[in-house]
Amino acid sequence: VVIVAVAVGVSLRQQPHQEEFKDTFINRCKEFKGDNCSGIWEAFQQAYVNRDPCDVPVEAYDPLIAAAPFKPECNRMMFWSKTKDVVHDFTEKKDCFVTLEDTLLGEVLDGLTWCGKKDSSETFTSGCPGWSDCVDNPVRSFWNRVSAAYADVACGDVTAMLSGSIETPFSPGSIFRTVELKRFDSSRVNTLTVVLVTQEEKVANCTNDSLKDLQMELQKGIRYNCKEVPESQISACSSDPTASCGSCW
Ligand code: N1C
Repeated sequence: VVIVAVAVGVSLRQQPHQEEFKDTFINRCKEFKGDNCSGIWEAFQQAYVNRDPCDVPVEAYDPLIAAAPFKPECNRMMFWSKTKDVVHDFTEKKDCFVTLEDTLLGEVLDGLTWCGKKDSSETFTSGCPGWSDCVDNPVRSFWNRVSAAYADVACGDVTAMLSGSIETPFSPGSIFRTVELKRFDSSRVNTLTVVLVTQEEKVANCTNDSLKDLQMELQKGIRYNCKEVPESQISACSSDPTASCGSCW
C-alpha cells in the first residue's frame, strides 16, 4: 500500500508539472495574440523532445523561428547585456523601445527552464542542464537562436544597454557579443548607440577597451555612439510620463 501510495504521489507530482509548462506556453502565447499557438508549441517542442538534453544544437530551433518569425521595428530595437532589470523596467513603463522579451517567443519563454529526455515524448522542467553544464542545452540554444533571428531583422538606429558596473561591458561569451552584434547588417542598420548604464561607482566608461573591440567587430558602415547614463536618470525617465523617448539620454 505504501509503495503504491508513493508511486501515485510521484506521478501526480510530476504530471501536472509538465502539463503546467505547456499551459504556461499556450496561455502566454494567446495573451500575446499569437494566432497559431498550438502550431508554435509543436515547432518549439520538436527541438528538444526525445533528445539528450546536452545534444540540442541551435539549429534545432530553426522550425520554431519559421513558425513565429520576427518582424522588424526599425529605430525601436533595444539590445542589452548584463542590464536585464534596468532595461525591462524602462521598456515596461515607456513605449519607446522593443526588446526580444516584447516579442512573442521572447515573452513566452522568458524565465522558463525546459528539457527533454531520450526515449520520452515529455517536457521536463527540473533536472535540466544549467546554462554552462553543456553548450548544446535546450535553453541556451534557444536564446542563441532567437537572439540571432532578432538581430537579423535589426534596422535603422539600434540601441544597446550595457553595464558600466563591470570591467568588460562588451562581455566575452555574452549573447550580445557572440551572436547579436556580428549580425547587425550595414545595409539595414544605420547607427548603434551604446547606453552604458552607470551606478554611483563607475567601473567602466565609454573609453573602455572592450568597447574598442566592439567598434572593430561592428560591420563597416554602421555608425557608433556611446553615452554614459546614470541608472537613476533612466529610472527617473521611466517613471516620468511627460518625458519623451529622445530625452532620456
Ligand atoms: O548573454 P547576454 O546577456 O548578452 O544576452 C542578452 C542579449 C539581449 O540583447 C537579448 O536580445 O541576448 C538576448 N537575450 C534575451 O533576450 C534573453 N532573455 C532572457 C539573451 N538572453 C536572455 N535571457 C536570459 O538572460 C538567458 O537565459 C541568459 O541566461 C541570460 C543572458 O543575459 P546576459 O548575460 O545579461
